Amino acid sequence: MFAVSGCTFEVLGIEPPARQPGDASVTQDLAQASEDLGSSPGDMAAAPADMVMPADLFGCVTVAESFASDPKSRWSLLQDATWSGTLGRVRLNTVAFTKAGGIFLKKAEVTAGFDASFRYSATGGTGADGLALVFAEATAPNQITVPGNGGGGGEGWKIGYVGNTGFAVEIDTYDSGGGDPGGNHVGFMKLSDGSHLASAELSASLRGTHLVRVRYTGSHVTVWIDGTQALDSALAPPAASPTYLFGFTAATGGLTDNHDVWDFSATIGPPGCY
Ligand SMILES: [Ca+2]
Repeated sequence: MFAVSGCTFEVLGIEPPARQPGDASVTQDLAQASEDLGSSPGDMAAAPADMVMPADLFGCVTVAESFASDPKSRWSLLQDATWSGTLGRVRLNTVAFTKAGGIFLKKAEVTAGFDASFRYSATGGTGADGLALVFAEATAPNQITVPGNGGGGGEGWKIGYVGNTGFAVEIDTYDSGGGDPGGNHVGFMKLSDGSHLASAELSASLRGTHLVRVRYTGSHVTVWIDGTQALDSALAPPAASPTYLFGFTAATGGLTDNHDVWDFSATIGPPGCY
């Protein structure tokens, strides 16, 4: 409903009425969303055609960032990450051994779930380790650790997020062993130890340039790569709706790639928001 690019904007939410997990309306929303991800919930679809439904009806927050303009007033760049005005992208790490970088929004959001999209590229090197959309339990970027930058090797598998608290959707381009299902997979990850809560090894290469969409409800995650569903899995929901910082991380090890992100947008809130 907004056409703003090159900057971050937010629609601050009107506090929604308290709804409990067992509330029938919540159950109905979830059921409809899982059956038809492409359409709005029934109560929104039933609105008169000339009525604009505010995005904040359910306490929703919308964030959009193209990275065409300098993002540093809105995002913190950590470790090896740089912004390129020429590229209109954030380069999370340079194409060199044992690099890691991250970029995080400076403002945290209470997050029951979200629907987010972004573009990325993993190019120019020999193919490792990957990048991730991260939502970390933190209230400021200086609470986030990005491991593996210049660490002398052995930490590329962490993709710049392991050791924090929260979750990530990773684009993993190298089989590091451990829990990796292969060297070309999408995973829903636990930040603290880098374990895969869900994953899918794909046949089409995740290197190159791709469009990613992630829909996370707290109890379910679906990931699309270039419009094709790549991962769809139920999850154990977190105990509460924590306050998360959104961002991206990436890393290299003994193999490399430039890892770039741009065209990020997200609607954050309960499933009625998206
Ligand atoms: Ca890996």
